[in-house]
Amino acid sequence: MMKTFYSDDHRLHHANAELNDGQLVPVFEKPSRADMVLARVRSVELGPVLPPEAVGVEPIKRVHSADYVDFLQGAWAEWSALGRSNDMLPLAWPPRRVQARCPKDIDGKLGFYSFDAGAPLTATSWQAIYAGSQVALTAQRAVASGERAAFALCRPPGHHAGIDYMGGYCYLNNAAIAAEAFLDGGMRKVALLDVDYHHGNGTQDIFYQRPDVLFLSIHGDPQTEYPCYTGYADERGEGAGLGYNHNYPLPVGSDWASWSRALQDALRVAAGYGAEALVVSLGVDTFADDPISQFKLRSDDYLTMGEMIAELGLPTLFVMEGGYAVEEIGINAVNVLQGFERAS
Ligand code: SP5
Ligand code: ZN
Repeated sequence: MMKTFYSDDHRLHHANAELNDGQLVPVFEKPSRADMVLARVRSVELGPVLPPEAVGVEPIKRVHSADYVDFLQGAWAEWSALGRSNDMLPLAWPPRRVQARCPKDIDGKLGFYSFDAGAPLTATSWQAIYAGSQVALTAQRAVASGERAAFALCRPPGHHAGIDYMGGYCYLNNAAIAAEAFLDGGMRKVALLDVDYHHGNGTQDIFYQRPDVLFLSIHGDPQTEYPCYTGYADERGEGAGLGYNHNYPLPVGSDWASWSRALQDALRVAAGYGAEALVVSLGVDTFADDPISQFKLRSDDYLTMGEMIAELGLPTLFVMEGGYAVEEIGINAVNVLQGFERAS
């Protein structure tokens, strides 16, 4: 039995549109994603579904800057005070060679605290974003208290959110917040494995200079895939963090044979690290039929993925990230958890 942590408040984040191929289209990151995963958790009887505890904002500020968290919380009030009612989207970003200062105006702030236009904010988004962080932190507590594993069914996702910026559907980095909470609870080392199709640039940003969180990410090659500018294999960490960041960029079209070789290597590195817990950024946009991604994993592959992860033998926290083939997202995500359980 694996506990799932979940809040209905995720529904409070439902933006209208995003840019895709030069067009504004309905968002891919929508409430039905979490609904489908929850329905699958229930139909296979994975285990109990539990609400988040009120853990609070302090653990969020251990990885995100206070000014960024305040911005997220207050952004809609500033926007609506100007008489605007559409979703908030950034308009301009500081270019290279500019020492960026955060302006007073909300349009300037939006660009200052984002790296793309892929993270719209609505009137009620903050409530959903905050609830997602509490889901992750409550699941983290369950694992810290002795559960072999737990599932944080977070929405919106988090792995593109950096120390002080949003982007790519992500606002608060739930997996990073949870990893930090393990350390603050007394662990010395945590491994964070990111299996989402897209590079976990935000997680990399947060831990890049630190040796106490080993970051491993398997993703589409940034030469052709979003987020476009990070995820290269030679990004290995900096200063005290050098050697604790491992990227596995794979070409478009990669299938389970090549993807699982990367996982095998990542697990080997994780096993040699001496972590006391594992956090998995669980995106299933590696699926062959994902509408915005280009790997070729099949539903059964996710069972094997879970089995392989279980073989590490670490207390494991799964945190939901991407996956946009809504019909199959539940099967694929829960297959990882069932594969894990089967091998545990
Ligand atoms: C959490 C997560 O999975 N975020 C993904 C954000 C992706 N945003 C950009 C999507 C662009 C899709 N365009 C597809 C063209 C492929 N070259
Ligand atoms: Zn993704």
